[in-house]
Amino acid sequence: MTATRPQADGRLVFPTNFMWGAATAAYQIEGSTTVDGRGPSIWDTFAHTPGRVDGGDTGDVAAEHYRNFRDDVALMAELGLPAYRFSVSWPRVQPGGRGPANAAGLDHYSRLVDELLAHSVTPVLTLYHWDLPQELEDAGGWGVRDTAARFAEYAELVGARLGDRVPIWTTLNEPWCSAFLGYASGEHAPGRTDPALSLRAAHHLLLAHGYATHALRAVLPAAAQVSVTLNLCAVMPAVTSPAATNAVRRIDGLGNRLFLDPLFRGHYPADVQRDTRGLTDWSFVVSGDMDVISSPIDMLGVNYYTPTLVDAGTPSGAPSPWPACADVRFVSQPGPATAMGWAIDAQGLRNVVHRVHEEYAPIPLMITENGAAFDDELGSDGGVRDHERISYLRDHLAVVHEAIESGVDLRGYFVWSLLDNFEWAYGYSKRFGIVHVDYPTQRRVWKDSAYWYRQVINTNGIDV
Ligand code: IFM
Repeated sequence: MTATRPQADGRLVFPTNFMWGAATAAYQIEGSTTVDGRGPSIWDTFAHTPGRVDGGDTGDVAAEHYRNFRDDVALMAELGLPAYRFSVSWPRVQPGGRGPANAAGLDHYSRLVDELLAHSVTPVLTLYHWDLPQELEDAGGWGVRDTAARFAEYAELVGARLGDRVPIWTTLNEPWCSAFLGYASGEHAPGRTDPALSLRAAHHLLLAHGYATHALRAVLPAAAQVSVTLNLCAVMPAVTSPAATNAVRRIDGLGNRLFLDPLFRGHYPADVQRDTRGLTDWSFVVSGDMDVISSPIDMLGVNYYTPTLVDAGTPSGAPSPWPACADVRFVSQPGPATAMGWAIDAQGLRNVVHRVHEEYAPIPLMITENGAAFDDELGSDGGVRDHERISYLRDHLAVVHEAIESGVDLRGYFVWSLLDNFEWAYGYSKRFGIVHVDYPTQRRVWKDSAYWYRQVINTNGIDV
């Protein structure tokens, strides 16, 4: 796989089989949360709890993709999108998180996959993008081992039904978020603030990934690829000092190595276990778990948005998504930032990709999410002039190109996101889409970035 050097006209051309795509997730776009037998998920409960989501927004309607998926697939085809990464809603398939499949739920995804294939769009499927069936949370959620076994059962149901048509499978999206935003800081569903529980949750999520990998292998055709997607941190010290270096080690430990080490080396990082001994004795890890978690996979998905700058600080006592790191201070990087307040720095992507490639991954990588929220406005001419987003995407794609050139086996890139959508605790206040969604009418309007991305796909390259 080779990428070509900048040409005289300043273009960076990607390898011929490079996979261009766009990503979404079920709860963020589907709406229709009570139809066709879907059960409630932790995000329904959380979003309907006053004070949890900005503006009291919920995913009840979202971008109405469940009802209008055929129009959205037609839009993808117009964009010339070769691949689409979406997630399956577990409570549509198993309304209570266990037992036989709800046929109507699986039928929906089967129709979606057929529609994609009919438009020559390759389906890339994620099994878990945070919408745990509420009944499983009531039984202990990711804090209990049984949830991992339930996840494998669900994976098998979806794999058996769609495996003949979906070539790329991702077990979990960003388990760091599920474990630590969900169970430590409480910013995400289920809104728990128990650091010890969050470490158990991280282990059970990894175990779920391992069990599901086995379950999928048993039902998928041999050529299907199984992966997991991590949101890896490009952690850097804010100052040069031993204390800042130590802060980097700890955040790198919890944000990166806590997931990469078990997946690719079959053990947890000793320093993270040591640092968190005051919270847990790690007895939730039982014999055989690490073999399951480190079962070979075919590809690693990497999501990257912004770098993480840290220093030593003073504990505030507020719930944090970083267990045993109350004395780590997160520092805002000066310079341009997105509407999320996230610093724009494509070098972070370079660090992450090279680090993973060099230290862990003899397997191929895929950028499964990258993108930016800006305060887009629908202009009086009916367009959305989102040039900051174009520049963000171009800079990050230049890094992807450079990584490929330097030998990283990086197979594809998925922009986050195809559509504006429900941005979790921020509700609809943040817009990540390359396509604008006018929520009152559900009208889709291509932003300038969508036209730009179509050109990128068309020419298999970017201008620099
Ligand atoms: O919207 C989310 C997505 O669901 C997971 N990754 C990060 C995105 C932007 O915050």
